[in-house]
Amino acid sequence: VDIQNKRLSLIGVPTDVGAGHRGSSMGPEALRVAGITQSLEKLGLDVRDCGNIQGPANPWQSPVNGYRHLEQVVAWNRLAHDAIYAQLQEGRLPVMLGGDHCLGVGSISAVARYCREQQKRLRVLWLDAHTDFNTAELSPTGNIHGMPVACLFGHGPEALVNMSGTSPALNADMIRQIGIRSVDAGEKHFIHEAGIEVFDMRHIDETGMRQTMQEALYGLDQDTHLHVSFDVDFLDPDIAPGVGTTVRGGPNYREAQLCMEMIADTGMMASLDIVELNPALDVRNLTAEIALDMVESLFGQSTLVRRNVK
Ligand code: Z70
Ligand code: MN
Ligand code: MN
Ligand code: MN
Repeated sequence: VDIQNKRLSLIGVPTDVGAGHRGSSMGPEALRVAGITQSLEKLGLDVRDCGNIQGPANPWQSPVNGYRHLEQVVAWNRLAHDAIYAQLQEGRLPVMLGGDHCLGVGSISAVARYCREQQKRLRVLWLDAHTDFNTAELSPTGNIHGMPVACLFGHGPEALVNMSGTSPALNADMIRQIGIRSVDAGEKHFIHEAGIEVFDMRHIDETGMRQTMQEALYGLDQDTHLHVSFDVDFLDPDIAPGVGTTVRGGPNYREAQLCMEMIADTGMMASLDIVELNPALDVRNLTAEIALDMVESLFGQSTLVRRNVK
């Protein structure tokens, strides 16, 4: 795949309705201020900034029946789904600028719908400190950003579970989770039951990022659509403090960069989410800048001098 010919569409989805902290709704603008358009253009990519989607305000209420802001989460995800699906249909590579990770439902539902129609295989790489596999019953918080993967697997409220047109949108063959280091007790049992392959921090520590990514990327072929869902809390908080839920012991700058470079080397990434960046908790937009460094690596920016090394 020739990255130079890739046409990107940035889609801002300014939400914090799924999160336990306010502020990730400022994520899209922080990425623009850090220079995401210019950085990607410098890599030779054609970039269209579609601007921000407009959706309901955050009413900042307590959970009802185990869900906080379910109505608003559904509304935002429908809008995100439609916007992302439209860009895919135009043959463009959607880059969703979140927003909290509840948006993974709308984004990946659109990608799953598109793959079904195009008869493409789907591989999702879920880069996150968290598995986001809670349900209303299991969740300790009711925050829906802790539930998108469960929804995509058919566990959750009807409106979220059916967003792709079929349920479940995903099965265990289609997803790999990387960087995991915070899983709630009930969630741990449930994710094991679902059979999802989780490359947690213990796995990365023991085998290294290179081996981990070789395993996570194993089995891709020319018919695979590769989707990356990048929760910025994947990164160690030493380098990325501007997220709602920091968890120590994440990938450092070099490990994360290698992860992104190995994804870029496949040449197969066809859609991307950048979520959970929270400028209200950041320091001088540092986390946006680090996240952008990672996105540059994802799109093939390389410092390689020894080009024969792979
Ligand atoms: C916890 C919950 C979560 C992101 C926090 C945390 C979930 N497991 N996800 N930050 N991105 O509330 O369900
Ligand atoms: Mn997440
Ligand atoms: Mn997370
Ligand atoms: Mn840079």
